[in-house]
Amino acid sequence: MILYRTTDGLFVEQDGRFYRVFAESLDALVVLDDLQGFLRSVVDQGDAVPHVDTSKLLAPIGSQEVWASGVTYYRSRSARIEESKAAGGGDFYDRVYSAERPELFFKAVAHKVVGPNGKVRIRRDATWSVPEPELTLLVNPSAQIIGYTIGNDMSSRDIEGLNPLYLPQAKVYDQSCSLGPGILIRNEPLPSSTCIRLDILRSEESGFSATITLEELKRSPATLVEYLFRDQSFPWGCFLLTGTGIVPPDSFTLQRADEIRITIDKIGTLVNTHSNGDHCFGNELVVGAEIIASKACAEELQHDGGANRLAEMQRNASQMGDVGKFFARIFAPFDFQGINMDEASTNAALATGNIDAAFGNFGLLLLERQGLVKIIYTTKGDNPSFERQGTLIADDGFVSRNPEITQKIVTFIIRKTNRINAGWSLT
Ligand code: DO4
Ligand code: MG
Repeated sequence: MILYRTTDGLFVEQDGRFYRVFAESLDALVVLDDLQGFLRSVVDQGDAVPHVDTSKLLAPIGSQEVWASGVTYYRSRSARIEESKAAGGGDFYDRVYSAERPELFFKAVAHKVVGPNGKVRIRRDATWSVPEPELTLLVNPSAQIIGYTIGNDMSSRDIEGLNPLYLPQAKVYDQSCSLGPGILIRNEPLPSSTCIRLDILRSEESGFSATITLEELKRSPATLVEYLFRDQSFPWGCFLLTGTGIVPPDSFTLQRADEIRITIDKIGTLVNTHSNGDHCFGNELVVGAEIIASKACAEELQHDGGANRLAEMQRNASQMGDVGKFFARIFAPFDFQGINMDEASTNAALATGNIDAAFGNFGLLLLERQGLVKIIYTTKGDNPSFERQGTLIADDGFVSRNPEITQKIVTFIIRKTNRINAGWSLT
């Protein structure tokens, strides 16, 4: 049986049929002595409802705290040894993997958790981010495992890699966790053949995919729960993520518009996209705007029937031959990386009135002097980190004496530049 929380209330699904669960909240169910028995009686007595609107699914969480386990799979141990190498990580993660006591850390409360189809977040000060697909336990206040759901433990690898003591910042922030789509209610353990699958779709193609089974999980869920409940009570129960066995290669970082799909046998698939602190930053200047287009483009869209026409064309694209292919590509999820922000075109478009606003450089002062634009914000006198340009020069001697430092700086600048470019492009 799978329990779902929606904006229309709680529902339980059995064999493809849905039954309404009349309970005040998820909390009221989690504290029951026998939730599985209670839901079975709902299914046995109740009439199935004709339809549950899956677009109304919410994260299946109430007042529960969300905790997470670390380094419970060999892959997590190895990836973390690698990422913390430069910071002198040593055998730190190997010791966690081998020790009797598991690593358990606080992850989230409900307001930091997003549900199915929600947007998880990448920290704005992170440059290397990955999702962590994890089997997640629902545990009642008496420390019994009463259900299983899918969890995504979003992680900022660069921050954790700098120093393991930064773990709370790498792991805990708004929208850093997703849960769902529902909770498999079950008192028995899951079989070790249970498969966890991660697919990251980039521009609707596969960006990364991998699977792992629970056979590779080093510690039993019961042991993790036993440690978590030592000298600690959870009046509303809690969720416990059991750690990741899938870590993408080191060259991989999540990008704007990637879609994250996590599937676990018997539970379902949790789908999330993500929002990025940086690429949303600045949008507060255009409150209410969802899509930013040039005036001409917006007018044309209005004229042509606007959003409905766009939706219709998207539906029919597969039957529209080459035009349809082109259409599907240009209206696929946005990836702003690589947009040309060349200054001359920007200024020309501003001067001719083809665009209404832009970020720019001192060339804008000339346009202002000509009365063609109005500058509504300038970085002059502001925090220098807001400046658009900077130059770093090293002489040949320095570079050949310090190849490692040079490479580190260049890599850092490239990563930062990618983020900043995307930010400027959107805003
Ligand atoms: O040790 C840091 C966190 C590990 C973790 O989140 C995982 O292994 O899933
Ligand atoms: Mg994790």
